[in-house]
Amino acid sequence: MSQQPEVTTSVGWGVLHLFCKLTPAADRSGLLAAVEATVDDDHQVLSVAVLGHKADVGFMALGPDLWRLRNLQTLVQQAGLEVADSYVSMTEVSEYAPDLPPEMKTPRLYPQLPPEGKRAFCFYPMSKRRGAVAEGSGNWFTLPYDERRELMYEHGTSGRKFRGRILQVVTGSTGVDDFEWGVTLFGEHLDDLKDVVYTMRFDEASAIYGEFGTFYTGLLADTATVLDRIGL
Ligand code: 76R
Repeated sequence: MSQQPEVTTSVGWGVLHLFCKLTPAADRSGLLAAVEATVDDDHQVLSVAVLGHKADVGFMALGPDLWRLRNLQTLVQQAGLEVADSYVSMTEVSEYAPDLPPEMKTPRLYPQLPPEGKRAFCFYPMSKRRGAVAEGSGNWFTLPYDERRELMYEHGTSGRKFRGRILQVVTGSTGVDDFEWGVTLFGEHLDDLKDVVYTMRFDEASAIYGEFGTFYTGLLADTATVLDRIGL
């Protein structure tokens, strides 16, 4: 295989979520090797046993080298899994939190995952509404910056009530996937995920402007355990 020049983001890391289905060709040792070949000091791969019919196993891979993330996809496919859904995004610091101190910025740009003890996982993509202004439906992008910042402040305030219970990893995807962000949540209990999302439904930023894609829910474990549990 020819060596490709590295393609990176200028700040932060690339993030690839793969949601895969078992096929008769699925090969356990190939999958273990795929994850092992991707992980190094800079690149992480999380494995999730997905609950429900949408997928069997999920991988969340993140790190600087986008070819390395693509290579994971190739190896997973070669190991006989069908990629049923996916999401491409990158870590970022929100434009409404530019002044975060470095000790808060660094974990946003370079999260070290998974968080200790938080094995309940969900992922969904979301956007902010861009309804027709003439029809009076919400359009986030026509609001002045100060108003958006106020709404995000309200969001952050309700989010902070879940500090310690939930880790949110919000990764930007405008222009690179179908929604504007990927939202990955980690909690100790499944209802921690439900409670935070339900609570935020009442914040204006979500109630009026939030639009959501498909939700994936699963259980985080080391790759070997995930493969055991999905019957591979
Ligand atoms: O980074 C920070 O902690 C600063 C405050 C903050 C920002 C800027 C914050 C805090 N979030 C921010 C940005 Mn969030 N978040 C979501 C969802 O389901 C829904 O309704 C929304 C999905 C959840 C559950 C959640 C949780 N957040 C964002 C953005 C980017 C907006 C932009 O840049 O325009 C999105 C899309 C988004 C979505 N958020 C928090 C949480 C929680 C739990 C917190 C508190 C974190 C903590 O202080 O520990």
